[in-house]
Amino acid sequence: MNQLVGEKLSIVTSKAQTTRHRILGIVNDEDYQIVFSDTPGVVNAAYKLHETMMDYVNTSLKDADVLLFITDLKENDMNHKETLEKISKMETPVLCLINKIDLSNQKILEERVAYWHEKLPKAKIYPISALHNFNVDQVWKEILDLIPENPPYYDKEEISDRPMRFFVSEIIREKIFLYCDKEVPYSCQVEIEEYVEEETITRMRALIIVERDSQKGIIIGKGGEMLKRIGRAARIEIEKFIGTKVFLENYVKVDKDWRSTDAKLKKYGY
Ligand SMILES: Nc1nc2c(ncn2[C@@H]2O[C@H](COP(=O)(O)OP(=O)(O)OP(=O)(O)O)[C@@H](O)[C@H]2O)c(=O)[nH]1
Ligand SMILES: [Mg+2]
Repeated sequence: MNQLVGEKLSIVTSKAQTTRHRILGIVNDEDYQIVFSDTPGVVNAAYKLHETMMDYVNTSLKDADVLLFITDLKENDMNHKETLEKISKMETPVLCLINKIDLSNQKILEERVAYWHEKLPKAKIYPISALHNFNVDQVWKEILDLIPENPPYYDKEEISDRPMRFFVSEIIREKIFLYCDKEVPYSCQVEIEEYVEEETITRMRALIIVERDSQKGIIIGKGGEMLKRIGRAARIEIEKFIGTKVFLENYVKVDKDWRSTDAKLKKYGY
């Protein structure tokens, strides 16, 4: 979606389940408005947060005028047979994008195309590289051909439906995903408690929520080193994103088992 929209709206890391929300990316042109909707990947629910993530996937399946099913060279249908079956039966046009072909060769790619052709017979298949923007323009053309005519849903100036605070919290979460391992990034939630725009600087205070004391220790790190590292990297990227100097303060708090508690998930916007 970032490549299609031309803005980094969704955070990107090498770890699975980075995206937890449904994030809109809006592209405005003289003649059209396209609303992209990035979703979490398909997961087998192991805790309540996963169930909400799958709700976002299922809502998007219902809403979409065109579905972009994004896979890569290694993925197969093992973990999401049910969803695939649903997709293969949908009336909505499906484009199957085989991503990361910069890591492939002709033989592997042909084998993948045949595989997905069998799984999603009605879908048009596009090998792409999001990283190198390869073949994305072809997908773009296809989308323009397929989408129905409608009045614009959003204001022409908008690029997403989320406030700045959301993107700030996501950037911090991305740095946690990049620097912390195992269960820690999955146990983190980031809330922006204060966001004040002054003349030359934007001041913000972020609260990083974890599920257990041991995770709090890891996020803070020896002598506070880890938290500083996360904060520094996040601040640099936030400054680029919002275009002002940023002062970012970070705190860590434990909220026991927040990922498995309905009321807590609701409180955090899931
Ligand atoms: N080589 C290569 N890597 C890519 C390409 N596109 C994405 N990646 C990498 O693939 C990894 C996963 O990217 P994400 O954007 O987080 O993938 P996602 O499908 O949204 O994953 P979740 O949000 O975790 O469900 C990151 O390390 C990206 O840098 C590509 O075209 N080529
Ligand atoms: Mg993602």
